[in-house]
Amino acid sequence: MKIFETSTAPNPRRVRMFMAEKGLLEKAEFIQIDLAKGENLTAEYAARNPMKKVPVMELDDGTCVAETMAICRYFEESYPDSPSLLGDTPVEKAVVEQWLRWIEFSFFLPTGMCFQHTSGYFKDRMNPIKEWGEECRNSVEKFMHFLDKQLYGKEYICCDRFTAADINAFTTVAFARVVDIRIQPEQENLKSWYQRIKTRDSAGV
Ligand SMILES: N[C@@H](CCC(=O)N[C@@H](CS)C(=O)NCC(=O)O)C(=O)O
Repeated sequence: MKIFETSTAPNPRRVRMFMAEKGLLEKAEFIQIDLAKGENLTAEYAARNPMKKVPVMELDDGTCVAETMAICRYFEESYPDSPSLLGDTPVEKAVVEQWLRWIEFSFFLPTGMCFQHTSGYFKDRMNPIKEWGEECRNSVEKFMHFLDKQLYGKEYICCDRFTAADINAFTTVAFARVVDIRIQPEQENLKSWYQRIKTRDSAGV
C-alpha cells in the first residue's frame, strides 16, 4: 500500500498519527508530494484523487481513497485487533463522530482557511481574502476557548480515553501555531491536555 502525502501538512499528519497509534505505520510506503511546487495538480496525481489534495491511500489492487477520515476508517475497520480510535459501542461511535464533526467544521477548517487566506501560500491557485482569513482566526480562537471549557476535569476529549477526536484536535492546535494562534495562558485545561497528548509517541510522527 502507498500513501501519497506531505510530511509538513496537517491532514496527512492526522493519518500518520492515527496509524502510529494502531502500530500500522510500516504497512504503507509514504510518498512525498511537494504542494508548493504543485505536484498535486498534475494529471497523474488527479488520476489518484480528482480533488488534487493530500493524503491519498493507494491499495495494492490500485484502489485509491482520498479524505483523511475515510483513510482512517479503512484502518479502523481493517485492523480490529489494534486499539480502537473511533469508538467501540454504538454510543461511543456516535460521541466520537460528534466530536470529529465539531473539530473538523469549527476548528480544523477555519484554521486551514486562516492559513490559506492570510499566508498567501496557495496564491498561485486561489484568491486569498485577508478579511475572511481574519474572521476564521476569530472562529478558531472561539473554539479553543470552548475546548478548554469542555476539557475541565477530563484527560481526553471524549469517552474517557484517547480517540481520533484527540488526534484531530491536537494536530489542529499544532497547525494553528503556523498562523500564530496559541493556547492562551488562562486556558489551563487545554494546555495540560495538549502537553499530555504531546508526550505520546504518535505525536512525533
Ligand atoms: N478534506 C480533505 C482535505 C485535504 C486537504 O485540503 N489537503 C491539503 C493539505 S493539508 C492539500 O492537499 N492542499 C493542496 C492544495 O490545496 O493545492 C481531507 O480531509 O483529507
